[in-house]
Amino acid sequence: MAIIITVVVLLLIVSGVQILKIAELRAISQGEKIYEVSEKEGKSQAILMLVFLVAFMGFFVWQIASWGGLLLPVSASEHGVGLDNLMNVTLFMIIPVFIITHILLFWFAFKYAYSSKRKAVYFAHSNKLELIWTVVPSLALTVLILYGLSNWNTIMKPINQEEEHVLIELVGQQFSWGARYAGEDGKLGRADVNYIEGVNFMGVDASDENSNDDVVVKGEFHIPVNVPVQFVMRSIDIIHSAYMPHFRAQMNCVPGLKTQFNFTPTITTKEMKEITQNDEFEYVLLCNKICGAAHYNMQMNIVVDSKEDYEKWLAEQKTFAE
Ligand SMILES: [Cu+2]
Repeated sequence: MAIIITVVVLLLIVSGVQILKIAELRAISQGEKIYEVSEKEGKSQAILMLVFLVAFMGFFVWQIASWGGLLLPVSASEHGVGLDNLMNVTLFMIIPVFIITHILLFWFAFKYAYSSKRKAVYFAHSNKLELIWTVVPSLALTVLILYGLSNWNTIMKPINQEEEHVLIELVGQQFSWGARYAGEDGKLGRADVNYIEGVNFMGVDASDENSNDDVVVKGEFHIPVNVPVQFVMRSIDIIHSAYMPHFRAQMNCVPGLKTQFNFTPTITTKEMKEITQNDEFEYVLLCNKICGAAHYNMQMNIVVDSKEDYEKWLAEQKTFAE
């Protein structure tokens, strides 16, 4: 059936081309100038260019108006503020360029539509123009790249291990997340896929004494506000990506490899509910690597607590040994 349909479509295309060819030959034999654009045709095309410009710009404004409200709320992490500024500066630079170049593009197409009274100027080269449109974008890009690099260095700066911080391991698997706290010793016990069995879905090695006080949780994990959190990421099957949009954080989780990311949360869940005026607001950890049929639902809630509430919550959790 597929072969028959393909052949029929091909034959239709071939006969269409042949019919067009015959129509052309007929017009030429009757003395029509089919390859010449008349002044009237040029004018109507030029007006269509203007209509398109207005519709295109209208669509651009409409998109911002109707979907702008879906943007993420204010950054809930320290480094995220810098990242948002970088985004805003980039948009501030490129949106005016986008608008101006498109207005010029379509306006010129309209203004200089074909006219038999006008002849095009032959203009081959100008060093001055070449210089301007090479140097100006280069400078703009240099500013953006240097600004981006300085942000990158702030974001990727390792945590000072002497300072107070929380160490959490995130483990992705089709299609859920698990989180493991280092516990009082501040050390994550060894883990390996070979130890995965029953409730030990993260494959924690029970023979490593660092594992005993580790706390493993599913469904939801808590972090304290204003304390740096060091994440170590793993995957036990295929590549996932730990994405925490409200904290402007993302890192791939790769099987057989440990990756890391750290950030300092600055707004508690309770405060964010007030900021967004949404009682149902929850921070989430999502998977941002299409990893299979239920990828869309691979998520875990994150609760940012005051330090006291966080410590209370952690004390209520069972350790790995328990
Ligand atoms: Cu995934």
